Amino acid sequence: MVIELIQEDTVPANVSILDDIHGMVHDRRSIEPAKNHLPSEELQRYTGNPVLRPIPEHPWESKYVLNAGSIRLGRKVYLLYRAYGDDSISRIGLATSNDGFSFNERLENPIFEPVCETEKRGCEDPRLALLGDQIYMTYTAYDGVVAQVALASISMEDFIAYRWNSWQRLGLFLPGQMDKDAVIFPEAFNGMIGIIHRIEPHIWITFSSDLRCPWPSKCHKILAIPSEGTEWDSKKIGAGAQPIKTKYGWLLITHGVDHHNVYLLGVMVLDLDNPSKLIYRSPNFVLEPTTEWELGNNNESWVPNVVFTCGALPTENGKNILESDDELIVYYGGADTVMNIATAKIGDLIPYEIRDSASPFFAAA
Ligand code: BMA
Repeated sequence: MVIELIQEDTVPANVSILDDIHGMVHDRRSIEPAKNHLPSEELQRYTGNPVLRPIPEHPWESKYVLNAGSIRLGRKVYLLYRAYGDDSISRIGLATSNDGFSFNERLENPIFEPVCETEKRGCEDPRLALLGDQIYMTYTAYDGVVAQVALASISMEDFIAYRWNSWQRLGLFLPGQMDKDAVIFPEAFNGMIGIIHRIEPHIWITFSSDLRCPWPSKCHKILAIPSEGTEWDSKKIGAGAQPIKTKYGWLLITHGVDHHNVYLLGVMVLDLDNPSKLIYRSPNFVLEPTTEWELGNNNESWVPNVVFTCGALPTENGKNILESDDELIVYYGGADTVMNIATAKIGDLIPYEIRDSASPFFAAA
């Protein structure tokens, strides 16, 4: 009720009862470290935005293209984007690039589309991880009522050869559970595979010795919960891009939703060896909808006030672990209608004090 009143703007911004509601759900101090006030610097928009638009001549991607997962294989960047067409069903399309910014190849047909009842209204929001020589994709299976996390995989060899019949469906992650925003860590932790997911409104983390579905229903832990009050991330939060390995920890570009349903991007850093440990959460957002294609204030747009990411990649090829001066390209959907790009240096996203405290010298001291 309080949330509804806030949406109608009939309650002053600083409402303490909201904090009480969240307090009843969880004692946040047991979940997260005290919020620090070290801000991240904002992402910089690419001047060539939008980088992908719908193609009216392709019925399956005629209306909106959004929320792409990304992977680099060899010298090529692959964007797997959610496409929404004439029949109002989401499928996954492919665009490729040599530099990560200009996408000069786009396939005529989708590379992954609904085949069963649980995903009959769409396969949405793909996110990718390479484990060994196998590419794993999490996506949202939507049947028109329930949105669930599903997994699929394909070998790198079949992927590069565009053998889309080789996709294997692993099934639903937690069958029957409303769940979204799942990302897989690209390496195991003492033999355990890690997945971050979002059962509303929190971000959860879980580990299992096998990457299979259904995933065990035990051993799930809340990693982060929405902020208190009326902040940019106080309605719900979720993982965005796949975890990026940096010298300072696993970098997550997340999304936060406020009580006006504005979607913004933020930053979290998780401990490298024990990613259940949140070591940084940006108090601020690093990207908010401000441009025409994010505010969605034209006739072609779908959902207003949205920036939403499912993928990010280092600009430079071939580095296993990123450092302060390395640049990250963040691929994000604008107003659920087009694909955009923004960039930042790792050192701009992770404040100096956090980087410093993660350094081996500091740890030894
Ligand atoms: C989320 C997902 C995303 C979408 C976002 C904003 O729940 O459905 O695909 O971009 O909402 O509408």
